[in-house]
Amino acid sequence: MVKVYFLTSNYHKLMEARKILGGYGIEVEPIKGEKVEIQSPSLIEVVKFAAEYIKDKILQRPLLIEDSGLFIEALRGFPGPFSHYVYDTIGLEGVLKLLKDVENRKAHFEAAVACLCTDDRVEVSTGRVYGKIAHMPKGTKGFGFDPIFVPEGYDRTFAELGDEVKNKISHRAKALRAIALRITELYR
Ligand code: ITT
Repeated sequence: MVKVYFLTSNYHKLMEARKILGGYGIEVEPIKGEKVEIQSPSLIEVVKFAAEYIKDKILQRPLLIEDSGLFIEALRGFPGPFSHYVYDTIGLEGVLKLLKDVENRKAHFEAAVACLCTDDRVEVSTGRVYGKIAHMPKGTKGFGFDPIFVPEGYDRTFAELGDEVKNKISHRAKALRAIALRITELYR
């Protein structure tokens, strides 16, 4: 079994990564360390910088670093890379307030994953899931903005749909599946 290390402080991300990568026979071990997040509208740039920064500080390989966010069309992509901060400050209710009386509810989640390989090369993959912002929070599963995000093709939020559906169609699932194929090529 191939083992990868995942630099994250988010327990839910870890659990999702375990389920998704487990399907490829890849075991995921969390690792503690500093994830330096530059201010950039590009999640790819954020994870690339974080990977370069940590290169000489954490030596375990392959090492995964993920950055993700919710991009709301009517708010020109806000909160995007600032999703964690916005969640901790104005929260779901604050975001819903910003969208009060706004008809365009289109949004997407995006994830970028950097994989720091044995030779210190950085492989990056991304994934998106499109959908819309609900009018009120619903559901108790998942984390973050899951209670207000309704993925395309469904009429329930990620927090109502739960892991099984989310891990098939989510931004994280798409980004991690692409990395899983690369890891399988490199480490088997
Ligand atoms: P690490 O940086 O330690 O990995 P984090 O939670 O700080 O954990 P990010 O900086 O990537 O992760 O912040 C992304 C935020 O976007 C996250 O805290 C949620 O609020 C939101 N988010 C990302 N993916 C999500 C998902 O699948 N479901 C719900 N909200 C999500």
